[in-house]
Amino acid sequence: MSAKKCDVVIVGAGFAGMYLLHRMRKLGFSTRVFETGTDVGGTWYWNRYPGARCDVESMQYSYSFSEELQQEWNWSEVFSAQPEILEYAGHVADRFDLRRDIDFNTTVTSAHYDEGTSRWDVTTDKGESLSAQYVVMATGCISTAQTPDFKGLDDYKGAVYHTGNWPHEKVDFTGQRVAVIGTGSSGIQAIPVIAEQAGHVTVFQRTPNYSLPAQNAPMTEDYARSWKDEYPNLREQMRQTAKGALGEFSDVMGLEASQAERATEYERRWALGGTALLGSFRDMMVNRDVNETAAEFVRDKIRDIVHDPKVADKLVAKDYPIGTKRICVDSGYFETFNRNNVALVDINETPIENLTANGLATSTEEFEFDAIVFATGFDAMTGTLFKVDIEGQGGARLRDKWDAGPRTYFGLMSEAFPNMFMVTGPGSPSVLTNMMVSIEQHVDWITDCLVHMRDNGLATIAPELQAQDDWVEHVNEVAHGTLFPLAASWYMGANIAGKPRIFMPYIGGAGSYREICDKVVADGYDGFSFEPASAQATAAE
Ligand code: N01
Repeated sequence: MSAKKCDVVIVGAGFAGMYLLHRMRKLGFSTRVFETGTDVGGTWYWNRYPGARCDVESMQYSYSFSEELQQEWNWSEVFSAQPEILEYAGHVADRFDLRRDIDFNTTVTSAHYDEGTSRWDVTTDKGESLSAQYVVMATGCISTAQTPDFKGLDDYKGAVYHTGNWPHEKVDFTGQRVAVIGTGSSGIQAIPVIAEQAGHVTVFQRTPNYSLPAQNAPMTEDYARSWKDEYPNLREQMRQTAKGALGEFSDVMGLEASQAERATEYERRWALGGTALLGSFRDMMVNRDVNETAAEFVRDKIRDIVHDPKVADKLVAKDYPIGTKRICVDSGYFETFNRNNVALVDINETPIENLTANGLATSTEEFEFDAIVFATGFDAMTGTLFKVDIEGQGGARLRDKWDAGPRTYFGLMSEAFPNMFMVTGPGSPSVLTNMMVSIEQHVDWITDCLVHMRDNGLATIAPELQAQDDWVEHVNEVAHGTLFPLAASWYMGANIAGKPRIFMPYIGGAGSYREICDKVVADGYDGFSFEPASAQATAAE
């Protein structure tokens, strides 16, 4: 029996997959979406840990493709919490009747390119096989949670959680002794909330993080109105910015301001909340001296907030520039260490040696816990793509091709994998921007490309090797002109043992990246090669 056919298979029903489905359907492409989860929402479906919240303002972290949608939806807070964002995803799915084309609870296990038919053979864990002209990996950048391979992991008998794969039923920590391992964005958001409920929380920190207060507030009608009245214009402005978001980004160079001026500016932006502080000076992420002034400001804030100077000193990041590991945004994180039911363990001083039946042991102490929360991050940007057995031309495996780090043309496609697209793949601005803006841009680019191919009788598209090599070189060059590579971050693959250390996202900014992508199209898809449908049909005969 021959496999079922469709035009497009989309892997993932997060914000990227949902918008893709909506557009593909409107353009008349037959489309199937496969999603491991039981509902839409992607990252907001999985990351339902206590305190999970977006650090891009909700008026900006939302779809712009439908004026009706953006007018009708009301956010209750300036920075929305995970349940509300998930509710929004559900609303979008209902409104555009998306679920009928999504197979939930279904994981795509392999995608093999058939050079005879120039189509992809896709299989799922439900045993289904499907032949598709195009495959779009809308699998998210931070979607493969990683639990470190601690010795004795299986010996531990208590409850185990991972922030990136949180249970759907309510978790009650009341009265419990809880360990949280990891102090990235997830840990920093979860710890204050868990500490309010638990009997005692022990935080295991490997690297101290810079974190800025969200200064979150209820949404006011006036503020929402100021966006809704101007949405088309404001969304257009957002698309042109480096971050894909409107905010205060100064053009002043940091050392042109006096010390007093810098202090005033940092104070003002600290009070403004969110990531505003990083926009204080234009050269914040390229000039180490300027960066150090902001880093020291934040260190002083931490020392002011945390009562015990020894604890404060442990919480202060000293070894890398601020912003080079993804900046965290918190609600009461440092204040939490003033509670008498919270303790901090610096595992650089006293490493975790192993888990035990009742807890864990560091080099100096044994701890007992009712629950251990891993807030230990993700195999970012490539981990989820590698979970699918992807084979392109000549049986080339994506995993092998990217052995020394991801190689893409614009983070959209990779040479030897014709007709396979990625949404916000490595080599695109993705995680350095407001994801909604980057997702919409990629979805629009991909769908426009498919229409171009249909209109022109083209069967396949793939990047040329030289064009891809040039792009990869450019991505690296731009990254190495900044301070970012100075930190052992997940942007660099540094959190996963054995992962190549390559700065994966494109740091050139969402606005200029969009211009580059548009120009490539205007220049006849420069750097891509197409095969006409007729040539492909002849080859298959
Ligand atoms: O993961 P992380 P995350 N032993 O990788 C530690 C987005 N996000 O889930 O720094 C001990 O940042 C690790 O230590 P170190 C956002 O883009 C956004 O928190 O590697 N510790 C680190 O402290 C974010 O950046 C939002 O030394 C170990 C922590 O675990 C991304 O998701 C909210 C360890 C992992 O931090 C990931 O954030 C949440 C080990 N073996 C997430 N391995 C918002 O929008 C790792 N660690 C606000």
